Amino acid sequence: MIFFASDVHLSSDTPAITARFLGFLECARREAAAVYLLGDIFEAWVGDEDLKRRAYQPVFKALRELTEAGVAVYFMAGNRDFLVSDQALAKLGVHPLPDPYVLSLPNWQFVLTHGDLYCTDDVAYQRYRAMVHDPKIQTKFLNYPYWVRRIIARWLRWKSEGRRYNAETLAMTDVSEATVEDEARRFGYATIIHGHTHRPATHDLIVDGIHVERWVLADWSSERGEYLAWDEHAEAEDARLTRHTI
Ligand SMILES: [Mn+2]
Repeated sequence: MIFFASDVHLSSDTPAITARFLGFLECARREAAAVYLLGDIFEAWVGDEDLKRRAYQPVFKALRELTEAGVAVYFMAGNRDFLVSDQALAKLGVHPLPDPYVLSLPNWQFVLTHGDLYCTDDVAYQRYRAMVHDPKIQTKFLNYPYWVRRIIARWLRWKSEGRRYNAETLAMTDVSEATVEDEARRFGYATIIHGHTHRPATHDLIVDGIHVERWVLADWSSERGEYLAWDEHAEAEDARLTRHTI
């Protein structure tokens, strides 16, 4: 089995989500050969000093144990945790993934993406995204003291939450259908899996007369976590990819 999850938003404020995520990793250890973490696993990451945060230690330990047990774990950055470095991931035995990433399996093809790249109607966000992914700006940010970075990150989160739930920006912060169609074409009509929008659903699109699936992962809460599981041995083709709660 292959597991996919995103938008866990681990933070020291939500121990119940951490416990749920540890349960997910335990389940992965029993059932999965690979786990794809598709962004915003951490609510914030302001530099690799966050590797020392006490609230995250059980998660790091569980990830290390999982990878040592032979389960391949892949990490794609989201818009909250894009500063997790490859060195930090290496310490956990986790492999970094580019966004988007094409996952080619013997009998199926996926495009994995966090999802924010598809929100092209939100021009202000895309401008912000390009800025914070600029290596020069990242270096400048990482040169600030850790506590200053924490405050800046908190301010940015507060600003983005305000936008997400504002009625005017609600439609704009979803993916652009035109962009999704372009991406479906670019990647040979593969099945798209992404998170980010916190609007879980399975969309069936017809692009150029071809059926394309777009699976949107849910964000996690204290009451509910979600992941997708790919079972290549499932008999029926439409039973191979399934949605699970934990
Ligand atoms: Mn996101």
